[in-house]
Amino acid sequence: MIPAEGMDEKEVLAELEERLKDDLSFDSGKILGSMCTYPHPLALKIVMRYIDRNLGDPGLHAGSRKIEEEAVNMLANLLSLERGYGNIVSGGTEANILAVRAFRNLAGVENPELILPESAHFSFLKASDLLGVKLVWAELNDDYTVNVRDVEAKITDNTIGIVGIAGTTGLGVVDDIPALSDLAIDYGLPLHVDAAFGGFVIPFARALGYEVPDFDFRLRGVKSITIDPHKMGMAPIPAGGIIFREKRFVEAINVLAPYLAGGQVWQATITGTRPGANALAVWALLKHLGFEGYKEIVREKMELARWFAGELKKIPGIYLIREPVLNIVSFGSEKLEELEEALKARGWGISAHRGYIRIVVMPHVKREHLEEFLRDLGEIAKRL
Ligand code: 0PR
Repeated sequence: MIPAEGMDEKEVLAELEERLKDDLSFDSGKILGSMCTYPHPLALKIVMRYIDRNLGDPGLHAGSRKIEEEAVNMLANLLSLERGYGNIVSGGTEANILAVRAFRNLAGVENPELILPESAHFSFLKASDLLGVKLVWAELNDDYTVNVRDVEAKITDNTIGIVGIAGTTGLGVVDDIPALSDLAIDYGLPLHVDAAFGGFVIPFARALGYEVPDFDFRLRGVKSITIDPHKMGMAPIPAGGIIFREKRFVEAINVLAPYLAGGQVWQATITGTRPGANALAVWALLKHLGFEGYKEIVREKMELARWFAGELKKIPGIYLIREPVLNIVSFGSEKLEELEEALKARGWGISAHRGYIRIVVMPHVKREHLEEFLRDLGEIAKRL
């Protein structure tokens, strides 16, 4: 209930502090299953300073709009495209919805269908429901990448596009995007790559010598990519990214807002009023960290993930689902439910809803946290 008389600011803050005691914090090192992290300190400064900027009315904040455009283009460059089109959006969900929406609008078929891997994120279920696009699921191979032959077998006259994943939600697996791209070209279909997680990992991992297949605009069949700065990009929530190869995809989803300060303004996002500060933070982090800065973060987390996978294998009763591709390590056990409960009881922020426990080695996850986790896991596994 809203109090009739306002409370003192100190009292409100104290109450919040008390009420939020149940939240886990990233710096506690207990959050091991999240794709988010504590934002970079520079991002905090930017959010404090420019919290009022609204990209929904770019006529008022013309400078912010230009910076968003530059941020989009820097992301496009990171994904091997000289000039890209798109927006900094609210996250991977909105980015995926926008890609499906563009594909659907351009295809113009009566009963649109989208072919996607069984490993795809649940955001596509929302896209399907909102857009009236039927999802056609393609099987996975033994290594959890999508079966490209099954994708091909499922193409029909109603297919509006294909989805490949570069860094799956559960296992961090990268699909055979080159093969999907060839397929897309052969059938004249657009390919969307969901690199919500992998977009800020794979370019750097490849530069470090890790063998990860091509996944970006270098491949001609790839028409759009989701890449989320609020995951491994260390930007504050919300900051997702949708990048299109060509302007026509944006034009296919543009809506006219005729009365705003900028005159006739086109909006291709789902949200109207939207945070400029987050887009500015994306721009600033790309400038400040640069390719080398992100590469160092990825180097550390890729190495830590491999060390962690090796240690997990030493624990009796625990098995890896597969060798890590990126900085995600997932493991199983015969007694998964009991294991999950016992780990949660010790304060670990993990979940086992997919039939395994997923550890995401994010920037806030340090070796000492994983050592403590392994000690707990070893003790619990022994008793089960
Ligand atoms: N695509 C992929 C491949 C994803 O993994 C995710 C989110 C999305 C799209 C959707 O992104 P948004 O959540 O930004 O809309 N993957 C994480 C997951 O489902 C999201 C997440 C993040 C979950 C932090 C928990 C958490 O603590 O695991």
